[in-house]
Amino acid sequence: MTDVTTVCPYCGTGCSMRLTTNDNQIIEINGDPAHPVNEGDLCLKGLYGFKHVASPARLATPLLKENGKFVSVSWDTALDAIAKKLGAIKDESGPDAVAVFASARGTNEENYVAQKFARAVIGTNNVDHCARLCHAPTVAGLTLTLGTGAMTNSIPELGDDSDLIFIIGSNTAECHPLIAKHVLKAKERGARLIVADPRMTEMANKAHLWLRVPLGHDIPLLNAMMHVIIKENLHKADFIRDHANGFDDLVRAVEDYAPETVARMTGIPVADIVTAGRAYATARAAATLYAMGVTQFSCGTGNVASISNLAVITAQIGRPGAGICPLRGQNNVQGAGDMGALPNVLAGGVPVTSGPDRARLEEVWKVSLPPRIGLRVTEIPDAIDAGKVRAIVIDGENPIMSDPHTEHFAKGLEKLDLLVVADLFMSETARRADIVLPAAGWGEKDGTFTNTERRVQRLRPAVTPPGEAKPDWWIFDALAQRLGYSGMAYQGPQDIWDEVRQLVPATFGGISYQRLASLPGLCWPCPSEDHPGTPVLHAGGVFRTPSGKAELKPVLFNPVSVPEEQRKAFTDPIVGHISERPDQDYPFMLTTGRRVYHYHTGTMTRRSPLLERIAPEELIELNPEDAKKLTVQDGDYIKVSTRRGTVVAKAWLTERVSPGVVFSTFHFWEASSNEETHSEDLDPYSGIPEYKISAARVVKSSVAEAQASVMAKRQYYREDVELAAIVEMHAHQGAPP
Ligand SMILES: Nc1nc2c(c(=O)[nH]1)N[C@H]1C(S)=C(S)[C@@H](COP(=O)(O)OP(=O)(O)OC[C@H]3O[C@@H](n4cnc5c(=O)[nH]c(N)nc54)[C@H](O)[C@@H]3O)O[C@H]1N2
Ligand SMILES: Nc1nc2c(c(=O)[nH]1)N[C@H]1C(S)=C(S)[C@@H](COP(=O)(O)OP(=O)(O)OC[C@H]3O[C@@H](n4cnc5c(=O)[nH]c(N)nc54)[C@H](O)[C@@H]3O)O[C@H]1N2
Ligand code: SF4
Ligand SMILES: [Mo]
Repeated sequence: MTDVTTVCPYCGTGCSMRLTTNDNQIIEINGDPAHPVNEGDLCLKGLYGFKHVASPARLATPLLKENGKFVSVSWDTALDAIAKKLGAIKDESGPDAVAVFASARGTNEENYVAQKFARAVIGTNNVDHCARLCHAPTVAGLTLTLGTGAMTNSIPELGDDSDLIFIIGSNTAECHPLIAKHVLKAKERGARLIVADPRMTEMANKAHLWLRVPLGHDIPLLNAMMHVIIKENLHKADFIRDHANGFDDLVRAVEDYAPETVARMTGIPVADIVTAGRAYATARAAATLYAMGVTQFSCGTGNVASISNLAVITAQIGRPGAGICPLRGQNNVQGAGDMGALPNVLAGGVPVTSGPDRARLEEVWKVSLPPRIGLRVTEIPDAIDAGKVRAIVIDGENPIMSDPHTEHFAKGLEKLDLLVVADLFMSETARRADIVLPAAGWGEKDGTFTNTERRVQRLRPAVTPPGEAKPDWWIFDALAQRLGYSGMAYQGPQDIWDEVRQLVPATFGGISYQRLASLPGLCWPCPSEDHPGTPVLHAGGVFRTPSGKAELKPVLFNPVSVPEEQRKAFTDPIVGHISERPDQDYPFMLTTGRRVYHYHTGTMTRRSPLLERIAPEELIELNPEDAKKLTVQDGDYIKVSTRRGTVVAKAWLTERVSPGVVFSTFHFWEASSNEETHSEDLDPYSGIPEYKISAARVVKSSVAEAQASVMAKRQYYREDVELAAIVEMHAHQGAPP
């Protein structure tokens, strides 16, 4: 038996773990006690979510679709076919007819190579990844206000240094369990915990103060807290004078959001708003933690800017335990963005449009780079429809289940001339591809991941990949060579990483594989080999904006629309509203998110028997008051419909949701909430969809209807034997499939 130390493949907490292997199989996982973030612990997914690695359903050879059926082919055949088709499409329609979806599940090295492939080999900036659906408003918002779109502090500081933690729109206990542990450590130490969430999450339950903000109403809440702080003179005037621009406009903007006004709008008691504002401003070190309950709105960037405003006017930034902590979602979503897997920036945040850093990259890559900003993931379906995009290479994403409004996305894919998907499994998206490539995954490959606190850590192989599966970087390399580009013949991940270090020395220069061999990672920026890394950003009130100061932005909100006179009172305000409000036909609000047991579209966690046994099916949260009116009992089937689609699943009667709200996940293909979400009215700054609110209708359903729904979805999503087996298993457990 051998032990290998590596990083968890799931959330952005980046826990370090030891894999015990025997006979080329992972047999057990334990937390790494020497790691400052998880200190030996792991959550359920980290401990038990590894069985997918050895699943018999793993893709083991390239597959080519012929007459609607996949046939197994050699790598040469598959790669030649892809290169030929991509080359032809590029010649006929130009490089922007091709798009690449990179992967926050992949390593830094793979993301760097993916975006280099799009830019240097194809010649397009059409490269993006799931950050678009996740923290794109953080990147847009914090870059605008602070100059750096990343978490400002490290995770251990929460437990050690913060004396107030404000969680807004993050289900920390279920989605970042080992960060929640640091929050609870702080609470035991005497720190105050304030939670703003429409749902009664575990952290809301444990908080000193829970603000039950109605869906989408964070801007008025934050503005009201600032209103109190300014009226009571609790803001830090010296800090603002020396380190911020735009205070006068901000004062005028929050003037209209008196606690009494906002209490009427939101139902949050005046006293609670006042208490929250005072406590935050007067804390010695306050940290704000936020996630998708803030970002996944048509005003996601406005929400983020409000959080930044609050931290800056109270000088709760740039010190240990004081700062803004966007909890990044995927294991390597921070890294994918850092590597330039985005349509507007190159590695290190260099704009694609111009500048000396871009010129340097052209020199190293020996190409002239496209200067046009590329398409975002959420713009792709319409671009396909308009005939602008003809081919997509998807590397480690499952957009059929994760992008909004499934039917709209699926219709787009049908029109493509070429869809290539590299994955571990025959995912719902892979099924629709022309060519599927078997990827080597976590546990099988080498490289680095960057967690939410900017900690770059080494990932290590423990077992060999199945059959002919290859790491993603190898796939892009092999394609580049076939397309006649010689600047990508890498020896391996270290070779790629050294190129990144050379190109972005101020951020990554000091992070070598050698150092990472013995350290629990290094937080960027880390410019030289003797630099210890940077856990706290903006120390001393230094910001990376063009002015060197933090930019305060007026952020206005009205659920319907902010009136023109109000907007006109400010130069360049950010305005927010709710895209789809309940009405007579669709009187409920459906909101979507996650549960602790499963991860996203379930390709990995649903193949780990323990997790699948604990959480085998979707449970839609429904308030008991609503249930009574609908004559629904706990465990009865309900049908939730929106203007786009319908899901039938069991109801979980719980006060976690308010009356009028239902909550469901996107973990289960049998009941995938993205059939119901909408892809319109994207946040103008970041392009994120409003996953968190759709107007919905809820009615009582039946076992027969649930069965019919699953059978219909089986046709729609998956038809293979393996999934038939899951359906059987459910039937066996007494539940309809
Ligand atoms: N178990 C598990 N963990 C995961 C993942 C997973 O799939 N499963 N995915 C990872 C990824 S990629 C991400 S991005 C993160 C996401 O982590 P989270 O953002 O914590 O996860 P969500 O379930 O989307 O929940 C967001 C929270 O926001 C609340 N919320 C909804 N609307 C509003 C609102 O209007 N205002 C406020 N203040 N709150 C609101 C919800 O009630 C919920 O508690 O999780 C990561 N970790
Ligand atoms: N309704 C609703 N929808 C949402 C959200 C929500 O809150 N509500 N949240 C959004 C958010 S925050 C996110 S981050 C997205 C996530 O959306 P996705 O990234 O599309 O979801 P995953 O299920 O993580 O898909 C990753 C795919 O990569 C494969 N994979 C894993 N490792 C590797 C590898 O090493 N190589 C390759 N080639 N493939 C690999 C997996 O098998 C899986 O098919 O979903 C978004 N969708
Ligand atoms: S908290 Fe996140 S990184 Fe840590 S074990 Fe759980 S899923 Fe993995
Ligand atoms: Mo995410």
